[in-house]
Amino acid sequence: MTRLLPLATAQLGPIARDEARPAVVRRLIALLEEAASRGAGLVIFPELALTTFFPRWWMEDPAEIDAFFETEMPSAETRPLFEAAARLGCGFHLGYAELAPDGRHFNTAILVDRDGRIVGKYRKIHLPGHADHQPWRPFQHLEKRYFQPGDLGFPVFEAFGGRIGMLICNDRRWPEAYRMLALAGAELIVLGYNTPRHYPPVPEHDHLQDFHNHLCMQAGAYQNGCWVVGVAKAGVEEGCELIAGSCVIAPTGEIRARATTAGDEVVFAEIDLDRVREIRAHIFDFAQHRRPETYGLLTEAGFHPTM
Ligand code: CDT
Repeated sequence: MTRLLPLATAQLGPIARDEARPAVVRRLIALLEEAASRGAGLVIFPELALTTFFPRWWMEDPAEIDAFFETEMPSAETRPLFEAAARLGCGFHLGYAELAPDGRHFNTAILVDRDGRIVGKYRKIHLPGHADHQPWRPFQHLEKRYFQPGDLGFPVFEAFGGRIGMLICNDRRWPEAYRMLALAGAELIVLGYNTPRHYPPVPEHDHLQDFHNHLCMQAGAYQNGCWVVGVAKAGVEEGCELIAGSCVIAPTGEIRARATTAGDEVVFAEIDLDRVREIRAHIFDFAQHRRPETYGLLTEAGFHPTM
């Protein structure tokens, strides 16, 4: 059996701090149109795809901070993207900063179907970085200041003929995140990322950023027998280099297609969701081979420190 899903990664190059939403939305629509013209039915955009990666700046004025957030989705400014999806019959995954009606702030992603309707939502659970101002860094990483941890768990949505889960950037480094989605039946995991090349606390790892990016997503795909699509915001954004490497990874862990630039770029791939069975009915048949009765530490808050 085959269940084919034609999809595309829509990597974004840098977004300037003063680049207004309508201009960004025009870029997203151009990528959606290109992907649809190549046959894609689903397009994956990066994390926080409507603005520059603002957690790199310490800000104190709530109005300045909230200007990077969306209070409604779609809004007047983002509606053209939803209309384009419906016109082209091509859905999308989009990351954005969400200011909820109750005042909470989340790093969020949505799944939008081929009719332009929101059919899934996820709020980032693993927030990296720090909450305090650390002026010694060449740039900040203030996700812990500007966002609250997601409160929606790891939901899986029936959409595009399969079962789809979402992660956001740093989540992709955590094996538990993939496992939660796979246990809930996810066949395809889509995610976006903004990953600086330079990691100020451990700069000796800078040359490993591309390796670690693919390492964790390929492992997540193979160990959970699912497709993983990771999409970057890439290039030098406001003086900060973000890695590229957007890619489509098969349940075997093999990279099936990948971006070759650090700018706006569409990469098309037709994936077969039924290939999940190659792994999950065999080497990682969860029902047969998992030993959850021995995994208790995984759900306890404590751990055994090694330093
Ligand atoms: N956006 C995001 O989560 N970025 C982090 C950067 C490293 S931690 C400061 C990542 O895991 O790619």
